[in-house]
Amino acid sequence: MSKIGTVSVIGMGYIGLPTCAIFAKSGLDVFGVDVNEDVVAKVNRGEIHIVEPELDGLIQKLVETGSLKAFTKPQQADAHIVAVPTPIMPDHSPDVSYVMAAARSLAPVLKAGDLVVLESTSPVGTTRAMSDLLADLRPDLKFPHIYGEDADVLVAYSPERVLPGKVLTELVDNDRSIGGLSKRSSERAVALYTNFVAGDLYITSAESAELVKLTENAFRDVNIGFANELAAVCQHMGLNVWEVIDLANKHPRVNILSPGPGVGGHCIAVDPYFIIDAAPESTDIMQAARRINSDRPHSVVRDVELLLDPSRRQTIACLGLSFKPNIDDMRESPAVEVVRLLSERRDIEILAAEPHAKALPKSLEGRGIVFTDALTAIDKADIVVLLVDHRHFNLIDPEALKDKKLVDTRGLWTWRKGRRTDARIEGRNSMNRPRRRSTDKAA
Ligand code: SAJ
Repeated sequence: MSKIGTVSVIGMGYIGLPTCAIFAKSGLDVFGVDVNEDVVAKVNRGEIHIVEPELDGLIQKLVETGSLKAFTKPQQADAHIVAVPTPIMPDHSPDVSYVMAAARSLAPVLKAGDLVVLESTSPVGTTRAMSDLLADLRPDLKFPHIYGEDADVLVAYSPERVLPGKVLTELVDNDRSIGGLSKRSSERAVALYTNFVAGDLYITSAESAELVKLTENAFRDVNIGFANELAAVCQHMGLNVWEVIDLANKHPRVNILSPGPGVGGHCIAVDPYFIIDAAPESTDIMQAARRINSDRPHSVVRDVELLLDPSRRQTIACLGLSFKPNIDDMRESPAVEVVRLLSERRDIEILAAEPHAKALPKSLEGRGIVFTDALTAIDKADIVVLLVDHRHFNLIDPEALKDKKLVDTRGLWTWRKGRRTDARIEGRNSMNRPRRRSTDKAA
């Protein structure tokens, strides 16, 4: 088979744009495609529209050298990657319309020998459905879900599994699963990703690869749901959940994640629904985890209410609005939801601080919430609610919190800061035992 020299990436978002960059860096000619004209114009100027460490400098260099060009319509290429959003509908069913729209726009430029890879997180069966749509639109070409090894267009599924904030390194280092609709499709996709992936590439079916991606995020959601359930148990028993988890994690085969104000972002809080929607009768644990994690903002509000003094109007400082630490992304953030729920009360003043943002997100505007810096908020507050464990908040002098009532949803001040259970009594063989990592918490 001929060498893959040109790649087109449809969708230049949080995954598509870094993927363009990494392919171009590995020596291929890359065409980035997006329906958003502003995004295309920006990329062609060497600028970026997302926040991701080191990506801006890289894009600028690649555009200057001509190895990356952006377009509003798919271009002819040896390989086409579809990396568009797959959101959920209000009833929690998956919306694959962007994948199908991408396939429709791609169909006219496809030619025999091309490879099409779906990367978007997708419900099981989407790759096959996409191939089916392409076959309808291009009856002159043979597709692998019908013609198997005799197909002349190759189709595969290969999900990304990178962590926002570490995308450029994780794209290269992480292992990948590759699910071709035929053996040749998988082999061609392996040839494509070998251009930059240093991790291992594992071949499986398209459907298994689709479920693997969903399983990874559903597993994390269930683990966090377990931690949040434990938090409720410990509160009921008057115990410290952080200490209980910290000590349980000293067991060599236990690794419980951290409780918090809920699960945010566009992956972990969404992907389990793709499995639940397909198998509602067989997903009790996943459904329970979703319920527990979605209810967390309400339990944080209940914790705040327990500290309120009904005799006077009080000021609440809410620290952190992003969906996880050390980033600016506030989309689907449980911290934003906590502040929104609190702002429904008329008897309190709310000060919100987010060191990575310049203003409140739109959803919190017009609700009487004052946006300020963390120290000012703490100074004026009766109750301080820590919602995100930003490094920034770890540097706050404990003196500033001395007379404040605290709701520390991340255990940053009340546990992690110097109160870990490291008062070990060395066992006889402890010198020989490898020290295991007890925490693999929010990155
Ligand atoms: N969270 C907790 N407790 C924890 C860990 C996380 O409450 O112990 C919360 C975070 O605060 C955040 C949410 O969960 O609100 C999700 O954050 P995350 O860091 O766990 O994950 P994401 O959404 O940034 O990225 C995930 C990753 N998936 C897994 O770790 C299995 C990433 O590798 C995927 O590529 C990404 O989803 C994706 O695109 O699917």
